[in-house]
Amino acid sequence: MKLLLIQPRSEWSVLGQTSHGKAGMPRLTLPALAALTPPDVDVQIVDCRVQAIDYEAPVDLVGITAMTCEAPAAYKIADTFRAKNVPVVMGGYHASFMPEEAGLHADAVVIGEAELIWRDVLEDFRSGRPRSSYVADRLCDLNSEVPIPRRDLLDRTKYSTFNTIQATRGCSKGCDYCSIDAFFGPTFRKRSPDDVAGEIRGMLSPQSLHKGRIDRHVVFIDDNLTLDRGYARKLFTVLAPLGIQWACQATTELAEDDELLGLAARSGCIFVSVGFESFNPLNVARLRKNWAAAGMTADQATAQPLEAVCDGFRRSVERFHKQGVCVLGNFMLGFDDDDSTVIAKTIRASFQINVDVAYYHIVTPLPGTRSYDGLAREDRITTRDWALYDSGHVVFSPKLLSAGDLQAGLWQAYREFYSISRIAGRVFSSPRHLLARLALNWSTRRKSMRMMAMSSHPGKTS
Ligand code: B12
Ligand code: SF4
Repeated sequence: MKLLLIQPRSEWSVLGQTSHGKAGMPRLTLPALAALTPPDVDVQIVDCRVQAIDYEAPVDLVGITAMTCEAPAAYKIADTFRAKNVPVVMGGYHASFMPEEAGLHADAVVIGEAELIWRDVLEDFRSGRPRSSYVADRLCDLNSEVPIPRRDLLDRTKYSTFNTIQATRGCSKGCDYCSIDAFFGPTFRKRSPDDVAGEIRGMLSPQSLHKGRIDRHVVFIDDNLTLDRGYARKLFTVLAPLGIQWACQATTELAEDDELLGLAARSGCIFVSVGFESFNPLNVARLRKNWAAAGMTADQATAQPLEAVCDGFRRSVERFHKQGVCVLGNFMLGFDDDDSTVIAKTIRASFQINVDVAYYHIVTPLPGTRSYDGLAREDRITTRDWALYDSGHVVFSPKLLSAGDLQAGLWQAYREFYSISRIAGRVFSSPRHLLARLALNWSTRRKSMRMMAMSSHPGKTS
């Protein structure tokens, strides 16, 4: 049996590519599926960001993953294969939340994690009796049911950062707009730290030599790596001897714990992507995270001025910097309590807290989330063109400002944060991982300029 696993590309996913056409980093989705596939199946992976699909090659089954913004591209691919009588199975976040819609383009839809059902799916297709849907009835055990992803099926030369790894799944913070909460519920599963270290050792083995050297940069794709501090402590302890440099996503809580942050830094942490999300005290109160960083309790949050939140976040960033860790700040624009003044203040505040890199996101009601359900109930969702659900487009009616002003706010934020003078001032203000900071600032400037150009000339893709 010949199986083709495909990750489509969304409209903007290629805009961040380097001049050599490399994508940023690989998702582990398809390498994970390939690892679950029995050895007698001939499996190939196509990441459409960096490879083209050969529709003429003989294939018995196609498996497609898609996050929401990739769904329209995924459906086109699926329709093309099915027109050639090649069966298609779809899974991942979008198909799991919109199984009926995905079912219009696929012979079978997998809802939830693949680990417990993928082998049955393949067996059913092999025997010519597939079901139209498969539902994972429980979450898998990360320590006994998840094999090491088949990274060997990806072309490492096509990515700027190849070594991605997952130590945990889920996050129990319960943010309204987050697909992780919607997909996994308030759960947090952890792999044995020794197994994680073992997998990293394998990634750094002589077989992984690239251009004569071993790439020692590792990115944890976990949604909130330090949610369980005791676990994080054990993990960082076993990472320390590996001599890697690593990055992860975490909340401001990591900055509140000096000992843990120090351990992270000593084990090679150089970049943390932090969801500050908003400086608006009303949002901080609602989001159920970042209170401590903002120097308040949930109850006090609403009574604080935006400037107090800004001061709290600045102190958080200072703590990261003191330990030599760079901060990639994430900021969301367009919550229901954000009016034009708040957006302007938020943009200014994001400059003032001294993050090394900033990503701005328009609040996006992804299907499956409470945020989607709420806005749908209020009839405020203005488009269901999923390609626009990439956090760069306004897809709903904001409450206190116009959609145009919100979109303009996003572009203003990127233009100002990534002006040449601001990049120079920021990057050269400290020798801390200077080259990495320069590269990330430059690539994000380039990507955001391309996004702006494309959004003013829709349809003018790469
Ligand atoms: C790495 C990553 C990226 C990378 C790479 C993106 C790329 N294009 O490849 C970067 C940083 C660039 C990125 C960007 C974005 N991302 Co992203 N990303 C991830 C992340 C952190 C890890 C993905 C991964 O490898 N997971 C590990 C694998 C093993 O898990 P999995 O994908 O869930 O797959 C399992 C199941 O879902 C299922 N399954 C999945 N597919 C299939 C297919 C079949 C056939 C079957 C049977 C089963 C199956 O089985 C798998 C094994 O259990 C996820 C969060 C997460 N935890 O998954 C977010 C995530 C996928 N991203 C998300 C989003 C929203 C984005 C952005 C739109 C906005 C943003 N926040 O930056 C952009 C869009 C980029 C673009 N235009 O392509 C959302 C998607 C939600 C949704 N409903 O669509 C997620 C879930 C994060 C979140 N907190 O909500 N992302
Ligand atoms: S803290 Fe991050 S990963 Fe956790 S629920 Fe909130 S947005 Fe999702």
